[in-house]
Amino acid sequence: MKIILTGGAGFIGSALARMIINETDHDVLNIDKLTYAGHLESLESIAESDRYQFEHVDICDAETINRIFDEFQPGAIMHLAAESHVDRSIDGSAEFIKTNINGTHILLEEAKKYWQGLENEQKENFRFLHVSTDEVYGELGEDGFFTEETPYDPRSPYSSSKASSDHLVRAWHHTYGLPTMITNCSNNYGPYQFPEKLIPVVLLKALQGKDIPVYGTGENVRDWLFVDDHAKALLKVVQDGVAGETYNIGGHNEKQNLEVVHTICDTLDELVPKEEKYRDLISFVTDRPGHDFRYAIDASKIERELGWVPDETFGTGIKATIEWYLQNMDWVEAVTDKNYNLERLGTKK
Ligand code: NAD
Ligand code: TDX
Repeated sequence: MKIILTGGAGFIGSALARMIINETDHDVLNIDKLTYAGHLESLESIAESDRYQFEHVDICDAETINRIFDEFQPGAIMHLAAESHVDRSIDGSAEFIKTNINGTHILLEEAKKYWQGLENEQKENFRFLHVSTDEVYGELGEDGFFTEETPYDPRSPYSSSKASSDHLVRAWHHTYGLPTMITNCSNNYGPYQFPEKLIPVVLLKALQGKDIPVYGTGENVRDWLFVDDHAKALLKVVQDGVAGETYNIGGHNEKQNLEVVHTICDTLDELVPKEEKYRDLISFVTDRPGHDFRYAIDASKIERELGWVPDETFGTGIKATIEWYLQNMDWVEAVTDKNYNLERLGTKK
């Protein structure tokens, strides 16, 4: 298959690009604007493959997207490009609206024009996979899980922009017949995650001997999914998923934030021991505005219909992640250089 991948220089997109090149026969054309979160350093291991191409493009640039569809003639598009950080969406929502909503709209329009020109099997088999988040469903209390039928109730600028894009994707299927699919997944973690999200922030602050910021009481719950498990699920969906369907993807790894922070601190005590315990650096800070309490995914549909289950437990995945960061501090320095110094985000009114 020939696949257009958007956002392939980001955290999940680069894991997916590496997996497509290393573990399948598909060709991939990566479209990425290279924002603060997109880095070609994450793709060095596949950059020379003759099945991999890169175009430095903003998904809001309709003319260039049109040219790329015409020239590359894809069998599928996997759309991951987005502004992805909740805290940044609190400080400023404009880029979220532009990329997540307008950008998705432009991709849908250009994909529709291209798809309408296809014939027979090519037309029938074409897929537009939109990668979205469980945050569109809102928050859960102590019990329950998000299913594909859970009503939308997004509560942050980020999640409402993703919910808007999901609605557009469904509308293009319903109205024009474009063979779209949506996946909604829980919190990813693993190698190459930009150090603004909880796990790399905690790890790097701890290694620097600085305060580890835990928002509120640290009791909020997230359902952690190892990034390569997510990439495998996305490949299953693009290859075997049914047009018009939604698939929830989750790792069955619900943890309170404080538990995650403790695990990182205790692993560092083993791997990089210091006189003081890393847990002593934990600092409870003002809560995130509108902080969703709990997310948890019911992933039984994708297991039942496509045979996907995650390989990693949180225990194995977090150890591999911490070891990767310890061995790849040059990557951390390259992607954060003049870009971000781990300051607190998401508090601007
Ligand atoms: P990321 O922030 O690491 O990467 C986003 C990528 O998109 C970057 O390479 C960036 O340069 C690119 N990009 C941003 N704006 C663009 C534009 N206008 N045109 C072209 N490229 C642009 O994000 P991620 O964590 O890899 O997330 C990927 C997707 O998965 C997003 O759609 C996100 O909403 C979704 N998602 C992420 C998680 C998670 O835990 N990280 C969970 C659920 C869903
Ligand atoms: O320094 C921190 N301290 C802290 O306590 C940071 C960065 C976060 N937190 C808390 C807030 C959340 O409860 O940790 C939890 C996880 O926070 P993030 O890593 O920012 O992720 P979250 O807001 O849950 O959103 C993530 O999962 C869903 C991704 O960023 C989204 O792109 C995805 O859609």
